[in-house]
Amino acid sequence: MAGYDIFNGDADGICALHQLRISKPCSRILITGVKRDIKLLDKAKFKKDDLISVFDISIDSNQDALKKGLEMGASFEWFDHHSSETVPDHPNLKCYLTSKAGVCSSLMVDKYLNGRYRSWALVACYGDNFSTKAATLGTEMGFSRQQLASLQILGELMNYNSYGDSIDDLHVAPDELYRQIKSYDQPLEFLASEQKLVSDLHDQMNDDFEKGLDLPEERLQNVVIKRLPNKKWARRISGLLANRLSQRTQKFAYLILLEKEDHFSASIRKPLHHNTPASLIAKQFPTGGGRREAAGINVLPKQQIDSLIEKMILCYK
Ligand SMILES: [Mn+2]
Repeated sequence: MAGYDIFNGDADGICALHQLRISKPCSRILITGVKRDIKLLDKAKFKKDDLISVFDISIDSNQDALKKGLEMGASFEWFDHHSSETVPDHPNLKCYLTSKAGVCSSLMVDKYLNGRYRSWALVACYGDNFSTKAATLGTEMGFSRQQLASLQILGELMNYNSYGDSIDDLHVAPDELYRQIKSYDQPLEFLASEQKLVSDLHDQMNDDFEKGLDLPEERLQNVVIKRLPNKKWARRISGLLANRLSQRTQKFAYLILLEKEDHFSASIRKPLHHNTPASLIAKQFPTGGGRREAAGINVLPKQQIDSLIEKMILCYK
């Protein structure tokens, strides 16, 4: 019998796991990866009586491995806010899922723990670009504006650290980052104690942002398009750059095209007050997925770029 904690390598995934483990400590095998590495269940072979907790990855993307694990006699608990249309009905699967806008996986864990480690859920909300939600909850909890600004920076840094094609692109591997925060009940304590790590991450993020913002953008009706080169810094910043741009001018949809070896990857953000989910557009492509507000396509062949842009223009006019 073995225990596994399987989590997305971004702020939400790490903070979701962290909240649960502060309240229920146990030593488990950690399985994670870069943010887009979401078929994480494939990385383990589950056996009878294994206990598996999963955070912030979609059931739909892992349905085969989950079914196999359940058949083997393993038990799962699953906290997530991505698409979950294929939830198996099984006594050994406990789900804490939502598709509500503005609710991240860490908030599902927060609900499960009756808000016990909510400050970490705030960090996750900031990381997942739910800053209004975080500010509302944080103000209720008595955090000052300055404290909230610090939590926001931490969320953005942890999220930023998860972007890349492989762990090699990242400043610190997500499981290592989790080990660093593990002993801190409060994110503000972590920030005060781990200044070197935080400031190094911050410098690298600002540097990557600057390079991205300096590149020209093109606007076609309500869709703003930016193209990034096949570089480490660009792979790290593409998603966060999309978030920052979409917050800057909320009436536009954004498309960030990141060049890869022989294709592109796409980050899609919808205009704030538009109803059509970004994921609905992404899912029209074989490797597309994501959430209502933020979606992406992992492998977009060059010749399909125009069709993606057309779909976005039509949808968000
Ligand atoms: Mn998330």
